[in-house]
Amino acid sequence: MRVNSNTKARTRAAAALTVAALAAGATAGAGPATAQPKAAPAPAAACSAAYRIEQKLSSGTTWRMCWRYDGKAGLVLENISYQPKGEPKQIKVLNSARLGQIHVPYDDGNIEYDDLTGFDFAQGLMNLAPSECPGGTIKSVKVPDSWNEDPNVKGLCTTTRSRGHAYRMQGDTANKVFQAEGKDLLVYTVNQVGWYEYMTEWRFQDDGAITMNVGATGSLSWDDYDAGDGRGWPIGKGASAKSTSHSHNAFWRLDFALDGSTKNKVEQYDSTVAAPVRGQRAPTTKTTRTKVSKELAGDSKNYRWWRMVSATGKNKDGHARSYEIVPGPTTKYPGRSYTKHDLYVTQYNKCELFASHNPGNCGAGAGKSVDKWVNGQALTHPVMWMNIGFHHIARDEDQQPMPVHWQGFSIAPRDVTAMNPLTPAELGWQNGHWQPRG
Ligand SMILES: [Cu+2]
Repeated sequence: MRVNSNTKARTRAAAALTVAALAAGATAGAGPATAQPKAAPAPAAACSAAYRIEQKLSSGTTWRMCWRYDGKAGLVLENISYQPKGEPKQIKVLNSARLGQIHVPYDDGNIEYDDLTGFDFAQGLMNLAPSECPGGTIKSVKVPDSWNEDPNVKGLCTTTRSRGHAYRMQGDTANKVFQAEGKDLLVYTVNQVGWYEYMTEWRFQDDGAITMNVGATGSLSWDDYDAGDGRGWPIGKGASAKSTSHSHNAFWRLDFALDGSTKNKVEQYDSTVAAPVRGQRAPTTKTTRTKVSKELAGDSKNYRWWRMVSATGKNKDGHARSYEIVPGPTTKYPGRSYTKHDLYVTQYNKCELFASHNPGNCGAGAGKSVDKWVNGQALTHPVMWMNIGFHHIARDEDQQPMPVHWQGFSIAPRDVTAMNPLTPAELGWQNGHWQPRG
């Protein structure tokens, strides 16, 4: 068992709180995340000011959302909308975005953790020092049913970060270059579970994409240095201590509401490449669309991708708005029924909240994991579950602290706007089959 947590978490929390409290006066209101010029009144959000996150990035894109803190899932982001420059209204993307589970089975079969529902992920919310949230704001989070005397944790950072190159294009003259750096709104928490600390990052990009990652850091599990059966890796001098290999299978649960409607449509695309036939100079590629009208347990495959399509919204070119699913690197764990597939799409059910060990009583025979909920229902309100796995074979460099290992994925806009949302004004006319002017 990972025994440390309570005392260790409490001690650390108390120390970090003091630091945060001392520095709070000096940093409050200083960062770009709080320096919002009040322009036109924003439409009423579904949450009070303390639970609202609104960030206009320097490139002109605004992200808006509400946050709350769940006693098991931790940070939950709701009512998420995107408004690039030039769009008169905010475009709703998601009703709700949250983790759905972190499942950690050890290779020797001795132990298996369901960190969110069984091992107090949400209780382990850590206080953040101001230096962990440069240029941003650290919000105070009240942890439900907290074990601590003070349930409030300075645990939610919202700030902005550079993403590196957004685009580059040579202009008509040698010294004219169109280029820009991408900017992200970053929202994150740190949750300690046993010896591990999980960073849950949500990046809201100025190009409309959302990238979600879980990073594991902290320490290798002190209690799992006993792999004597060839299922670990020697850590420290010689081979006396072996850290047991294990997997981190992370799940995200996304409830889309594109353009404010939950009646989104799921599509799967596959392409096949064929050798050239007579008369063709090169191989040919044929892409086909499959409408996914019933609940799905989907597997990633070469040339396969999925998208969530808006039921109502179109961009200025008349194309249906959608978000494409962009999975990150994964090692799929075949050991449990709920980790056997990369993507699950289920019909919305307010009781179905965790991909495994779902604590709610969803009715007789409903099952406790996401794979059981894929049972042929028609999708009129699809909920997407992404499973990204990481097989962790420890290495000497994992001490000390353990470098963060990340796992996650993105959703990227496809036809949400008629052009690149970051297009400079001078190039705004170059939409469609454009021709050089003059
Ligand atoms: Cu690990």
